[in-house]
Amino acid sequence: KNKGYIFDLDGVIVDTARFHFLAWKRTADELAFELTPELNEKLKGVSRVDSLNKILNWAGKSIPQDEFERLAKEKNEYYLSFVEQMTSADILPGIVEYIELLKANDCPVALGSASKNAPEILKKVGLFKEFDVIVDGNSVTKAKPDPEVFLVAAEELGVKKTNCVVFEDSEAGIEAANSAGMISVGLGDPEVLKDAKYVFADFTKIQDNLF
Ligand code: B16
Ligand code: MG
Repeated sequence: KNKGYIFDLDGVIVDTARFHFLAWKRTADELAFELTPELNEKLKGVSRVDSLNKILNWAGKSIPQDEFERLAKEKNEYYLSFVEQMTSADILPGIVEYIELLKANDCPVALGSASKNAPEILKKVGLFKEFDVIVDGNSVTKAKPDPEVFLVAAEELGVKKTNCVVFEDSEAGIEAANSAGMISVGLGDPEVLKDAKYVFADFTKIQDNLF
């Protein structure tokens, strides 16, 4: 029986990770805190609320609930101003070809993202219809590194969790895939993604590997 393939969105299918970084950096500036690229790695794959909590923690600040909500809303609006301009040209290299390979082999394909903006982004870049299953920040309660998002995706795909391959760009996401007992494939820097079973620079390097 075929394996199931679960894709993270931000940083795997599209390069929205840099938009999240720009937006969080602006929020951090407002809190008089400098968000470095190193610290930003810890925000990848982490939900919006958890990300803001981490930044406040690093900045040593605590703020009232209404201010928290204002900052989270403002961050998302700034982020969406980048997303609005996205087209299929923003799909990362090798993704379209790899999804074609999966379809040609009758392999089921799922999205497993922390983002509440996932459906909108997939529609923007024209990939929405390619996914048999979409599990995102609107449908799960426990954020990565909790494995919930991938476990729900496996269940909806009808594939045993040990037969699922997860593509991730984040430390939190690799941890989630590993604790779900899935085959973790990191996309990015092998030093950052050292816990992944396999690491590739991008999808063009994966070629016809079905894992
Ligand atoms: P939103 P992924 C994650 O998406 C991002 O990596 C992370 O930076 C972001 O905070 C999170 O989605 C929530 O996104 O604010 O759009 O709901 O990598 O799991 O696809
Ligand atoms: Mg990601």
